[in-house]
Amino acid sequence: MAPPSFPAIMPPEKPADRELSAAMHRLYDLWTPTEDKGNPFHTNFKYTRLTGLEGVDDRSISRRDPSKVLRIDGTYYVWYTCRRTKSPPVGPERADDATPSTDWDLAEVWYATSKDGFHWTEQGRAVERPPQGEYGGRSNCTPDILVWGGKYYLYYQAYSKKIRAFDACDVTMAEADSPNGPWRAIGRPVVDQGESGAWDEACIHDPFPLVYQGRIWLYYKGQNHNRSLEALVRAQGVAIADHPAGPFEKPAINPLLNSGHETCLWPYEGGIAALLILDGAEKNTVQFAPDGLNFEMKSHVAVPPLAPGPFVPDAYADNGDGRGISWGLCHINPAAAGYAAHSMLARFDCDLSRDVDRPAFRHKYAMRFEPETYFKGALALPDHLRTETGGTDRDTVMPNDA
Ligand code: AAL
Repeated sequence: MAPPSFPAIMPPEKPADRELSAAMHRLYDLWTPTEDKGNPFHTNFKYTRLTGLEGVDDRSISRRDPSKVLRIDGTYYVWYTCRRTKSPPVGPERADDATPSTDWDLAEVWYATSKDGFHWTEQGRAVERPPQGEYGGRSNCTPDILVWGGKYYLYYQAYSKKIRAFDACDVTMAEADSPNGPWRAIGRPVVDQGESGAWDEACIHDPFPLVYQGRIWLYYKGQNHNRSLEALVRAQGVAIADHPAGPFEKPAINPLLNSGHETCLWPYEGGIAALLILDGAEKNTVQFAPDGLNFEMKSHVAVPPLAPGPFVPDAYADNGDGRGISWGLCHINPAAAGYAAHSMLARFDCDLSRDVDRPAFRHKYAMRFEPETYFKGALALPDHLRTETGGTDRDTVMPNDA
């Protein structure tokens, strides 16, 4: 007699009395039988336009790569890369022809405040960029914030020379007694590039400090000088210190993540969770490491925020009971992505928090887009196929035999 079919009501534990396919093993071993609805690491995202931080269309002003959001005495604070240049970026391959070369070239760390997370007031420059020729004199960008011992510490990428194709830089730090500054730059790297041949030999990007297990854990994106197929394309690691100025030690187990770009992280229960976007085999996933080091995929997500700077109320609490996140700021590239873009800040909302229940963020139909969003990048059809309705994207032409 044929065994009964797999039951409609999912057994809470993996059935041992029947053969399971690889997919059904994964549903129990890797995912959750109640799929996204019952998965605390799954969410959709909704985006809201901010006021007070509008750019201009000539790409001469760019705001991007926001820090974590802090709430201090009822006021929200955010720090970000601000580029204000007469002309738009020309691309790193033309760094010797014109400036700025990239969207974060000739930039400085600025900040803004808000009472509600939607309406912001730009307060201006946080860290004074040093004169050209001095350490960090070319550009300061991609900041993040640490609160430690009652003082404030900004970690950011420092460029002393023109920004070229490898986007090579290290991470430095500035400290202040108040979130409004004045900021005192330390004037040297605090997280150095890796040794020659290492996965992080060229770049220490996207510094993201948390307080965990009594120490400062500064997660970061590393890059190397290779562009060959064998080179590790994307990886993230951590550098750990007992003092904000270092020394920062990189555990031998680095790198910790094999994908992602501008990865944001937050304390979750007794471990650390991460949102991986854009690059690598495990892009567009939320992952969790019970020890802050060994991350496992917990969900796939759609259209995640670029360069997310979440509001993480317990980023520095280190109480072993991380509560998660429900909103933050991110950036959007209105005209294009990559080096020669310009960027604007936006707000994202989600439900990756143990303290809110936002059913709208769990429903699979939450991420629906207007037809024009789908057709914006339409194929460039050959004349004999072109119709009045078809949009055309000159970069993507149908094969002639279409
Ligand atoms: C961002 C970040 C880093 C890179 C550049 C500016 O998305 O990954 O900061 O250097 O792009």
